[in-house]
Amino acid sequence: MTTVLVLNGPNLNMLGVREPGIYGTVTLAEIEARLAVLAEASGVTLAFFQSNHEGALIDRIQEAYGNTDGILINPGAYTHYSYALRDAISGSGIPTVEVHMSNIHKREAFRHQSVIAPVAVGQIAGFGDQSYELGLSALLGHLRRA
Ligand code: CA2
Repeated sequence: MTTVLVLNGPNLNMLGVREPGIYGTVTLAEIEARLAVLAEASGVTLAFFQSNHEGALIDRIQEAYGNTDGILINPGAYTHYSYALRDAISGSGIPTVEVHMSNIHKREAFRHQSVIAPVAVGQIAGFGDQSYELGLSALLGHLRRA
């Protein structure tokens, strides 16, 4: 059975609650529910974790070592500067797909760089809540071909 860890970084627990103009009105719980439906249809087990704390995300990635086939992550603002998160992903050896609701490449200059992207299988950005579903589908396709 394929197991995927869905990780969300800082402030993503506020999705659908504040700033609907940028990130939409869908909540993280709704996104996770949609992913669960997709996963069930593919016979895949999902685990979900969100934290506003860098170390907690790193601890969860370390726990995934040896029991998880893939990681789907929206690292939030850590995307742009967390070498510690990047090292945790790289060190885990677990194939990881990076997702963003917004198109980070057409926003402020500081969002154009991802320090996670070089250790990810790939990145999906700009499709709102749909980015997560596209990301899961891309990750499962990658795992099937690996
Ligand atoms: O577009 C994305 O998914 C981001 O990862 C979202 C991060 C941002 O720092 C990245 O540059 C791009 C921010 C998530 C903040 O989410 C909020 C949601 C509702 C209210 C406030 C923040």
